[in-house]
Amino acid sequence: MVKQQVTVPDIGGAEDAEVIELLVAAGDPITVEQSLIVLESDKASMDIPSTLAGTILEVLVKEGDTLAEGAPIVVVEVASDESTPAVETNAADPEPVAESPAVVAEPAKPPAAVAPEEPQIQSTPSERASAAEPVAAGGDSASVYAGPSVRKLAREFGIDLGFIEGSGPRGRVLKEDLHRFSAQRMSQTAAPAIAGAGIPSVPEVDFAAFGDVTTEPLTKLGKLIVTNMQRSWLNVPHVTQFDDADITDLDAFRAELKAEAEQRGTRMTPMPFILKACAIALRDNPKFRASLSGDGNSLIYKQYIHIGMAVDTPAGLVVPVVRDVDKKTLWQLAKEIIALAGNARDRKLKPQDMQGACFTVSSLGNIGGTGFTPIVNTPEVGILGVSKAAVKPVWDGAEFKPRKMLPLALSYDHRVINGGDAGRFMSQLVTQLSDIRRLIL
Ligand code: CAO
Repeated sequence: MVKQQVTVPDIGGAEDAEVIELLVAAGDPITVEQSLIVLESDKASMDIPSTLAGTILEVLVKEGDTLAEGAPIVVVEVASDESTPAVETNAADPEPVAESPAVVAEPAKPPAAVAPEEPQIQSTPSERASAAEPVAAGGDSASVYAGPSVRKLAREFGIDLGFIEGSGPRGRVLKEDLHRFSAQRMSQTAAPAIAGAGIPSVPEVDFAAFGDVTTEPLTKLGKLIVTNMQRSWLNVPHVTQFDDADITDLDAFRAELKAEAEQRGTRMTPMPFILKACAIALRDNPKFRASLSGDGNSLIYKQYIHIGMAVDTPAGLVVPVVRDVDKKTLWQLAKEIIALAGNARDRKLKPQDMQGACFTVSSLGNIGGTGFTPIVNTPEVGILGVSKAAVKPVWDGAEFKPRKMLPLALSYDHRVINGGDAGRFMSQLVTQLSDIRRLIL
């Protein structure tokens, strides 16, 4: 009998991905590629597949554990014809049956790490947030239970982790805790300075007083969406402008490509054309691929054209990134869109698949609606919302003609983009999509 471990593969550098679901138990037969656990990092949830076939002898992790690359997940009695060199083992442990899982969570630390004699430990987070000098008043960041990315963010925000009560497993401080703390601090310090600038909290309502209710806890992804949306909405002065692109010719061309698309095993939707048109507009309007520096004193121009694409999944909204859109053909883009959307829906995206975008496209074209105002995915400064195309009567100077019109909505960060910039960007997009010959210029 050969016992081997399956370990966590490269998960894009995430060091505290949480086990949110166990998909196997001791005694289960498994095959190569069968999912063992679901991990959720700050950016994504992903199924971790087995690299071995055989029978599970032991599951080394439990829900709530946090893992990094290389952590053992299960011990497998490998089917004899499967114990080949291709099997992934822990190189440091060739006869590997670990006593305990190499969980990355700092194991024995108490949840709240302020020394017991310090009075702060008795205070609630809101009491701490209202301390007059919260950053200087003596929290103990170093001994707080938090991962490296949270510590980095705390340093960027100038927040002492010692003041924050973590809501994660065993009191771990999560990014959400930092954002909540920061929002509380902002509302409490801003109120006296500018009358009415504090953000009033929404009163809690006892919904059960009006009828039956059910409560469903948010997933980590759901909570992340809450935080990100609120951060964008509160930080970014949004303006949205609208236009329609005449895609009658584009649609006719797509229809001509249908048979070839089938032969190639793909589909040519409007999305590759939209991405391509955005790439050209981003190339020619560099401010749209800029971000404000953290101190607000400079603009950082990205010299690459990576575009995020919002994908609607049962778990929530995720935004995988299509890289180097300007360098890819429409067929390449079509294939990549299908692959990324499929991976998003199957929860197979890695954190790095969702990083590095300079701009985002959110298409509700297949779902419906005549228009919506997308929220900028800050620190990006622009996002294009695409609604459902419809045939409309369009005046050509002599008569009304039936034309297929695609509604576009461009939201932008008005700190960086002014109306003229946005007008030029949108006009270029509309021109490209209305006359697709221009996509090759
Ligand atoms: N108008 C009319 N029809 C459209 C259209 C539009 N704007 N966009 C797509 N369609 C059509 C496609 O052409 C396709 O039909 P055919 O096969 O007959 O050509 C059909 O709708 C299905 O398209 P699709 O949705 O599968 O593919 P896509 O390339 O257009 O979009 C993706 C891919 C991943 C963007 C999309 O599936 C999706 O998830 N959209 C939701 C994004 C979202 O949730 N945004 C909101 C974020 S803010 O909360």
